[in-house]
Amino acid sequence: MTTLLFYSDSDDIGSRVDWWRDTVAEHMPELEFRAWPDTGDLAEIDYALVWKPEPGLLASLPNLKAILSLGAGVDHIFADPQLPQGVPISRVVNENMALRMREWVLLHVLSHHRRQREYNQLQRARVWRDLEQPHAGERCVGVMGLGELGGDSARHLASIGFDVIGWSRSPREVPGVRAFHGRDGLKAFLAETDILVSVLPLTPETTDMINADFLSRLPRGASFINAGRGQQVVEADLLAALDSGHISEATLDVFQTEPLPVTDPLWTHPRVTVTPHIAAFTDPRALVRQVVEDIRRVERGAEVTNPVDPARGY
Ligand code: NDP
Ligand code: OXD
Repeated sequence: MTTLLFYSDSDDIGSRVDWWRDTVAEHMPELEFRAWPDTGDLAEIDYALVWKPEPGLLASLPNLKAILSLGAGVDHIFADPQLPQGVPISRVVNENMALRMREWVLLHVLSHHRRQREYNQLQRARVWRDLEQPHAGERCVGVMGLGELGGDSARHLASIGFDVIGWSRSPREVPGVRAFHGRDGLKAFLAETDILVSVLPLTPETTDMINADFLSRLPRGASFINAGRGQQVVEADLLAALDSGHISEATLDVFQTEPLPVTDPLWTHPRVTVTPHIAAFTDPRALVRQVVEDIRRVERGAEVTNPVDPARGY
């Protein structure tokens, strides 16, 4: 009997545990699905499908063959100081996730580009006024992270006419996108960017990266959209840049602390849009095939579908 342990600290995912159980059972009826905390004998667990596993949980599974992330990001797994070494980790990669991220990115880039927040304010004041409006080709959108999600969003932004540039760790080619990479390429990338979109993974290199110095390298009046991770942003520096007018507007899906505390000034800042970490949700119908494929692969001695490199951290 092959056994999968399901663990999620997110109410959204956790409250749908029966949905996950049923969806997995449809595709792999022979798999025993155990939802934490009803783990049974920990030595019987072969696979762990997890979101923000409690520190030490994975280390307590002596026969674990692979860790399957419930998200595209894996920072929630690497945050565990007792993470067992040498156990393969697979993360979510699928068209459904890329599509959801693309929808969210395009929605907010277009909203910044077409000045929708200002039109909402004018409507509230019953003011009929048009605002200066460049066309998409006159607006440079800079996408940080050109992987599965950022690369897809960048390509689609280019397809609707934006001048799109991208930034990654190593050289990348994305159709319609002028690409920069590495620390050496960052200054030039930021200097050209009017609307900055981050879809970066959280790693030691990207933690607190978006700070006062970083923001000051953007042209005055640039705006910021973050779907990567909140811990990449020094939020006090972002608020200062918004207050000084250097950054005109920000749309944030991820935060240093989630859920965003009710007293946090980002909730009420007039030029900040908050969404509750929903840019791209993991749909079990899309993920389940990957989970089944990963288990089948490991059982026959092959590598998981989307292996994470612990040295890179993503
Ligand atoms: P990928 O691993 O496919 O892509 C990551 C990209 O970031 C790559 O282009 C990589 O460069 C680049 N990158 C990593 N580190 C650096 C660095 N130090 N400097 C410059 N570029 C860097 O990841 P995905 O696209 O699948 O996912 C990205 C992130 O999106 C996730 O880790 C997660 O944090 C976030 N996410 C957020 C969601 C939400 O709902 N808000 C939903 C899903 C994901 P290179 O190409 O050289 O490897
Ligand atoms: C993810 C996320 O990493 O939802 O998949 O943030």
